[in-house]
Amino acid sequence: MTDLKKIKKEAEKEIGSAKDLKELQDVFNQYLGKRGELTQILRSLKDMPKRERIMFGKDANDVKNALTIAFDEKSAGLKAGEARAAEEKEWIDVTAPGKKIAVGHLHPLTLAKRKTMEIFQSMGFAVAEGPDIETEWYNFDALNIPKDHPARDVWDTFYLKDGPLLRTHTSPVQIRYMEKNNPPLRIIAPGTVYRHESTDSSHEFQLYQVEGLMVDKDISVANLKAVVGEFFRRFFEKEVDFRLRPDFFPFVEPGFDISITCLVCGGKGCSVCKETGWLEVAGAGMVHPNVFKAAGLSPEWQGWAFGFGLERLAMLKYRINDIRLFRSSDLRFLNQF
Ligand code: FA5
Repeated sequence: MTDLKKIKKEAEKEIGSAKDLKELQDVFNQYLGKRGELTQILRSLKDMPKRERIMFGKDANDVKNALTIAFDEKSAGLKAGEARAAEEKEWIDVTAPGKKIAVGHLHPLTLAKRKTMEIFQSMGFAVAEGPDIETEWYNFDALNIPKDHPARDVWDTFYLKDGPLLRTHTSPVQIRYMEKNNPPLRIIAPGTVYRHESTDSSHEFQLYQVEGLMVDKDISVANLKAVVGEFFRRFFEKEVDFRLRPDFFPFVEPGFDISITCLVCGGKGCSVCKETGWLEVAGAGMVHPNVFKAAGLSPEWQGWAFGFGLERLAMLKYRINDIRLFRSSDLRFLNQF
């Protein structure tokens, strides 16, 4: 009887102090498991004389029932506590502000290129392409720049081994396109060009150009001015002053350079416009008859062509004061677009 009381007291104490279900299970095993202390006592009942068995058996079973109830209650309490803890751990605050996801965006030159293509396409121009690695024929000869012509020096060229070169402008696409397509035609040809030049705030050795070509029966400089003016209006989303001044390119006659009032300084003069208030953005002119001939067309056709520097346009649109920023990979610059 003393053993029973002792067992009950100790078991109740241990049940009370079990911190989690595992500890409680251990206590259960210690007393009521297969080899538990109380289980052993209950098993020994059968060897007792009948009278004692009846008396002692009742008390032993009472202790067993009391402990079983204490176990169940403690177990229920611990389970509820654990469920509450898990709930608290997994609690989601639906009102908390979300994490900001970094979203990629387009490079300013890509934006400028897409905008340019969109504007010219809406004016009926097709988009043509040509290879970055060109032959001397397409880059020079077919454009009325024969081998020893001094104009070849205007473009410092990267020559590759055994003849080919990195195109110095997008004008070769004029020839390639006219070889395959008969006039009337209108195209633009955006692409990368390469020049063996030292760099400064408005010069790069790798740049984008956008070639334009319009060929028909009765095409004049007035058409060129009208198309270019419309392009500027839509590209810069405002009226901008631009001017055509005589310039020389062997593949056009007459030839011009096209400049815009510097939008970076508002025409006052800055490092981008070299203090002149104007920035040259394109070469242009009426297609030379020799160019038609080289492309296998009759020199009777008329047409104009231009070659824009896309970086220069983007610099004016976004007010960027150094062309070298475009390819600097500087995220502080790029994240502004
Ligand atoms: C040409 O490349 C001629 N092919 C353009 C042309 C096409 C004339 C059709 C007539 C008819 P130019 O070398 O000037 O021309 O370059 C044209 C434009 O490219 C320049 O006005 C300028 O905007 C840009 N550009 C030229 N060189 C650089 C450079 N190093 N860095 C940045 N932009 C440049």
